[in-house]
Amino acid sequence: MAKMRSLCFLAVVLAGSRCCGVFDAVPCCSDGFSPTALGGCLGEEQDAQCPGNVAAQKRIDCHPQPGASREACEARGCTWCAPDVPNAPWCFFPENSPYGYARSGGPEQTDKGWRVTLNKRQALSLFGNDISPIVFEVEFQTKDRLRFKLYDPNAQRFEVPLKIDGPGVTAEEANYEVEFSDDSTHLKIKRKSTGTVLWDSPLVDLFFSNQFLEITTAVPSTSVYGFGEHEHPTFKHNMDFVTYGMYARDQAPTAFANLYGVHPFYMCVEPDANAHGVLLLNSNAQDVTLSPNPSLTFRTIGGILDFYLFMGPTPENVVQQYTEAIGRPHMPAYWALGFQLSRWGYNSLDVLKETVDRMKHYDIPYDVQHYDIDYMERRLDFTYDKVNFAGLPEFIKEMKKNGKHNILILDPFIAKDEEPGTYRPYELGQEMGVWVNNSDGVTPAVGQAWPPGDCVFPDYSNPRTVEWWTQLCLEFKDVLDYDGIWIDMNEPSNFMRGQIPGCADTEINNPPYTPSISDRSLSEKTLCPDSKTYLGDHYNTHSLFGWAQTEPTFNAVKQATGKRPYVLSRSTFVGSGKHTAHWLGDNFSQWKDLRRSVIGIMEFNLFGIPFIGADICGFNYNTTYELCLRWMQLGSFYPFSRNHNSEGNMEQDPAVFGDEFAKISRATLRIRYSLLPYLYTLFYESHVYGGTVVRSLMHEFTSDPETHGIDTAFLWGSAFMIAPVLEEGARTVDVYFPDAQWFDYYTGLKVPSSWKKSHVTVSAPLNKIPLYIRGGNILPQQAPATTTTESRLNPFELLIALDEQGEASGSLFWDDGDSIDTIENENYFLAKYTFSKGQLKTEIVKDGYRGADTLKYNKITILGLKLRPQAVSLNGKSIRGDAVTYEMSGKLVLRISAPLTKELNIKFY
Ligand code: MIG
Repeated sequence: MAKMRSLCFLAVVLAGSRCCGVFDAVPCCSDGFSPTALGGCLGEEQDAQCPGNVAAQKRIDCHPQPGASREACEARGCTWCAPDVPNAPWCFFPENSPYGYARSGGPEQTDKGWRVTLNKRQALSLFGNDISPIVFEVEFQTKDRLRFKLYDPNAQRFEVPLKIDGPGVTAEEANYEVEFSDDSTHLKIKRKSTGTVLWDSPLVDLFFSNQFLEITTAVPSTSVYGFGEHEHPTFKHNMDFVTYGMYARDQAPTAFANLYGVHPFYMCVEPDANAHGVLLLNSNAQDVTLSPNPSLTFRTIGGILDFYLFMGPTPENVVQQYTEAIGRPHMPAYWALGFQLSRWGYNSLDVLKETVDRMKHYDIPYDVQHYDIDYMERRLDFTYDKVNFAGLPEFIKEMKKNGKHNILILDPFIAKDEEPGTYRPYELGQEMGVWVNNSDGVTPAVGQAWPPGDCVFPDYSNPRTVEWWTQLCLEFKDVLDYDGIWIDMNEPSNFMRGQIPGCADTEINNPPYTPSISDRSLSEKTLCPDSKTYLGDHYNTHSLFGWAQTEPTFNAVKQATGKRPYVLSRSTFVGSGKHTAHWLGDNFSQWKDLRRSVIGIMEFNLFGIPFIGADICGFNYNTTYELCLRWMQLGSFYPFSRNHNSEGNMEQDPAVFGDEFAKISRATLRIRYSLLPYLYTLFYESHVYGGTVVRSLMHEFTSDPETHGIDTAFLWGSAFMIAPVLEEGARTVDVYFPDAQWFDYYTGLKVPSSWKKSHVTVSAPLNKIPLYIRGGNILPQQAPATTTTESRLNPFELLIALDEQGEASGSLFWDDGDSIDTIENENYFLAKYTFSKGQLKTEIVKDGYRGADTLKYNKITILGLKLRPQAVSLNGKSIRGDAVTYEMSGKLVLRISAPLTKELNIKFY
């Protein structure tokens, strides 16, 4: 077996892949596990001598770092025993574990709750430097939000500078109940209304040392979602001892790898379909193991254990409560919801112009053009290539005249070796002292990245850096008239292991436990943990780098453009949605990546970053005609819809594959554009009430367990289902229709009632992505155009899809699309629509945007009418017969001309 383990170790070293869960290419072989010839992960025969054995599915790994052996395991007082369950640890805490804490004394009242002191039980230590006593404290922040934290009462440890507070409620008012078990050995949190135990932590499994904090909790079901950023193989997690590391990293999506951002947040659906969410507000390198018990084990190597529980009870409530705490998603500009085109490696303005021309030739809807690092002179921030991109300033102005918007990339590394007097960004920053420093706190950390020579890293957590960055962004606006900024590489990425000359071998750089992250290294592809930032050691703040850069960039863009800011950030953390959009990073032009992007966009909606998408057609590798076509179809329904490509790959814009491809892409994007008023309204609701834009079927049909594992289809809001083709060669899709009245988007036909609550194979020829509308909804639409600048002037339509009771409702949010704070300033229009008893009514909730006065409705479509109406009237006047078309399917189309800002009252007799 030792040999097998070292094989696994070799695979790690050679392929850089990790040895773990069942989805890896390399056979899994988590500690103590051996890969079999069949590629499986079975253990050896049960060891008869298993003193203190614990049922395999309940085991908690006592040797989470690599290199477990019977000797090492027993030396730490744990049990070594082959498991009979896949992936279970061989080394685990025995029933009578010598670790953990015990409660000492009764609770002490505090402002918003109470606290108790916990003492370490025995002298044994897993990783040294244990802290005792520690305090367990609860804060009843709101009736649906509980904060519970474990901290050192005698020393201030690092805490994420995101203040989450609440007015405080009494224990009686709260929807949760916190208590210790009768014997004081477990900490439990219950949902009062049902008694369901949401959290159950044995104190004996609690660790709180300087560089190793661990807590385990049982969860009430295996319907667990979230944790990021990763490429998860499924939306609903596999809980067979799967471990996910979290530590921001420049890492192309690979299953189980820690990617660009950190989101220690999960949602769990309880057996009776209530949902709750939990955030661990901690920015240190960490991992979480999902075990079949079912339970979760959190391990982090710094800070404190700072948890927030959100009571739901619906999944949408959970996300609303989560963003109430961490910050609501920002309101994107209307144009930002248009189609976006990008690539790394146009390499010249001529090639870019050819691309733009062919997009125009096929009249493919397209609002936004991105400029990747090849627009820069030698990849230097705040410059542009005056040879290959000569005329770029004029080109951008021209694009703007054509109603398009322009996004520039900026990297967070600044070249330090340019000729003195030639590169102001460095010289000004140097003068102002804005860089991340070495461990001495004085000399700047020097690494290597895209610019020539060596570079330094702005410390965005420092107010001086914010000043410097803002000034440069403002000045650059006069050079290139951008509409938004794309901030890349902000994990931060560095093309070395630590800065020059490498990281000292200290406990902070090489902690006793390194979480389950790629390379098991905190400094690989980034800076040394002992680097100094304004907020503290890079060890604590690493995963906050992109987060810290985002708000200042948002404010700089706002100031520079005087418009609603657009920021696209690669690295994100808890609360980033307040200021940025996100894309899923450097995916591959592979079918697997197409498929998994659906999971990614649903997850980021749970994380409060609804403005999310993946690189359409794939970033790395050459795409293929069919993959790219299917991706254009799916990507037309990403909230953030951008086709982006890596350097050196074949071109993959939707106009490059010829007539048929262009025609299909155009048609699909025109569906997106016609539904943008609905999408924009969803973003408005997300911004104001904090919920999601894209939802899983589970999110809307939580009480139907069949939906819990579905991650091949998704919804826009509650009303619109997208069921993309995700497999090569497929001309059908298996669609699950939850219990509702569904309509085929293309025909307006009712989905047969026999399809309800079943999986149905629907046809999806190459030119079609299956789309369905859920009865009960009214969707505002607008005739599409090549850009939103034009489509925003077109007439509106209402698409009314009736439910079984013949009712429907919906709303429309409208404003000028790009001014700052239109909601706060009440410069918007908001209408609510209801259809009931054969009558459509509009209620104008807000009429604060005069630009809406010239807009009109010209079409009302109703789906699901049971009888043909004899007559129709609009605001009391009967409508001429030739303006009404009725189809046998129960679809009725009404041609009208009515002002948007006047109430509509349409009656069907
Ligand atoms: O090292 O700017 O994820 O979208 O095209 C690669 C070049 C740097 C990574 C981004 C990708 C972008 C690329 N960047």
